[in-house]
Amino acid sequence: MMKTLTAALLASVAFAGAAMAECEVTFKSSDTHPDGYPTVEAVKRMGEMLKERSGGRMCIEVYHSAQLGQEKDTIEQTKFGVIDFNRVSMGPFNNLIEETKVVSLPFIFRDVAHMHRVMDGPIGDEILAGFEPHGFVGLAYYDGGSRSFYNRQKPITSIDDLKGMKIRVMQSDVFVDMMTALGANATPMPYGEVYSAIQTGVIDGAENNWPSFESSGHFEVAGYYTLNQHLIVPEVLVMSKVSWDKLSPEDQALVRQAAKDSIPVNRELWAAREKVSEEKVRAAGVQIIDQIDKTPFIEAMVPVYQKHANTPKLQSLVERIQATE
Ligand code: GTR
Repeated sequence: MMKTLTAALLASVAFAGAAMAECEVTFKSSDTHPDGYPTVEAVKRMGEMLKERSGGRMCIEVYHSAQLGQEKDTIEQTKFGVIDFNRVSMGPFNNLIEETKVVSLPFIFRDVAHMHRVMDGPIGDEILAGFEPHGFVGLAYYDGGSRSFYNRQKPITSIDDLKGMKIRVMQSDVFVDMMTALGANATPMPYGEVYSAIQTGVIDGAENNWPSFESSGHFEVAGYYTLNQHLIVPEVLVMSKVSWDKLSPEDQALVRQAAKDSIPVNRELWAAREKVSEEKVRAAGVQIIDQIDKTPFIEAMVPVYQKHANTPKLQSLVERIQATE
């Protein structure tokens, strides 16, 4: 009796083990950043939670380092279900999904804590829902800190210094107009091309947060970083609607919950990485310009708001974000 029980138990353990090892479905997830970056690690963690909670049925493989392509192209592929999950900036969604423009407006958030309060609440949910009619299911926001200008030529201490400079921006009309309003020449291009474009002098500089400035190696070719913090653009994790529709409602709920549960993982890793990246960049001898009056930058953005928050719906979003304590 005892023997058969043990054998049965052993068999069931072996069976569970096999089930855990076998993924019925392995979703492809894209990220432009290298392995170890806070967004990459958060999606990996989400995959572990999903696997565990689905009894080993659903797994996620994260293709980091832009293995599946540059963000704009991966967004296309996600729409068609070739890629299941995609972790991208809101920026490259701007020309496709109008709600994303609002949170990409320069100085829309007072600071990162304000961004968290807005995106964690009903406004964040409303913007996530805006993805659905376009073929994506919005799942979670991750941290992307604040973005500032860097360049290879000189310290930028005021708007005047930016005049005529060629600065790379993400492929979004909001950012092109932002640079025009600052008197610079905007050069929209994929992230993966920026390093050599700065190195060869095709552009003078770009703009990004500490971890991206560091992990991309841009700090090796752009020796001046001005902490003017013009953008706080949340990162977003989306799923292809094509892949989503293949799931049962129960599995959809598991995906949604695992994505939500990966947010604190991302935030913790982000806070740590920001410090490490800053230290690395400073140690490399990059000149940091941190005494900068933001007011003229903020004032110059009036035409950008007028042009892009141009419907009652978008204006209302802007007002509600600004009114959020
Ligand atoms: C990073 C962001 C990426 C990408 C990149 C860029 O901060 O995490 O998703 O958008 O900026 O500038 O293209």
